[in-house]
Amino acid sequence: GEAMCELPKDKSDKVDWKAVRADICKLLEDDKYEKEPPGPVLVRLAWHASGTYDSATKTGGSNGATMRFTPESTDGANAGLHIARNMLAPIKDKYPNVSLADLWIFAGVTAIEEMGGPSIEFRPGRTDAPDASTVPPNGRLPDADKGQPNSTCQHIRDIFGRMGFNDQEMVALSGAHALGRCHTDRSGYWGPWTRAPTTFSNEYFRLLMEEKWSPKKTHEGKKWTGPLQYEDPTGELMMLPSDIALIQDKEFKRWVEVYAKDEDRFFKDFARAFKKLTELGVSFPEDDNILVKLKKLVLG
Ligand code: CCH
Repeated sequence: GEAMCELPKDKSDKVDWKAVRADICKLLEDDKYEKEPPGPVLVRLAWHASGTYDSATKTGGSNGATMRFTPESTDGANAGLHIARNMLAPIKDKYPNVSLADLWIFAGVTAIEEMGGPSIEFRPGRTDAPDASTVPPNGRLPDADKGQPNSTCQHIRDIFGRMGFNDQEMVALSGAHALGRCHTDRSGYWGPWTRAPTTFSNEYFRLLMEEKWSPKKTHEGKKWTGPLQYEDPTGELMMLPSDIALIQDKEFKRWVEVYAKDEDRFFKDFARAFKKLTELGVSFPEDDNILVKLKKLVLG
């Protein structure tokens, strides 16, 4: 008979992805969001949907779109991401055959490309979990500060290592902080990393290497009472303790230097790492194809 807990069917082959993309592009350019364009928060949604993956137990990850459910929706790390999820809801309604799990990733990929980033191969096939039974526990996403530099570096390696990433991939992925900003009402931190927060570039790495970063003391003429963060001499740009950790650790810093000098290299490595991130825990039918397996084995 039928399995009791049969997974929802993947209907992504019935989707006009070009049309979906056009609607995401419309959202990215919507005047309604003139003050703060949606691109960066959509990238953060794709990352947080994926970054819960645990390679040891093969749980978490973007499959399932479990951030709709508690406790994941209430994880402090996900504060503000309901904004991104709500922006995409009308597109989900318009394309019922698109799973939310695919849409969240496709929106992030499209946003990166539209903001001038590398093209990233997108494969559909994620399905939406019908209930909260596969929701990962909270606390799997990185904290921006674990105290002294060594603890923060170790934390970054623990979290991204759990997903299966090496030092180089960790640094490449962090380059997404060229985009967007921190919001005091979401994370407690304030400000953008770069002066062009809707342009995907290697600017984050260049600024890490070239600016003088010191602990933020004041904000708009008053004492800064938020958590420890760093500012450039103008006070307009910021870095989190976890960003500064990348230049406090020799191995991490090596890659910061490479990407600060070589944007093409950064784009290439980022595109590969972001695809890997957003496919963690997802099984695609073509992965079971013997020829694909063989090609991977030979070409790596
Ligand atoms: Fe991040 N990120 N991130 N981040 N992030 C924040 C915002 C963005 C950490 C902490 C924060 C990645 C890695 C890390 C984006 C993409 C990526 C914020 C501010 C914090 C805090 C949230 C707010 O207040 O709105 C930490 C810690 C790590 C790793 O150790 C990775 C990896 C990616 C993507 C590949 C993007 C984009 C934003 C901007 C969001 C916005 O709304 O502008």
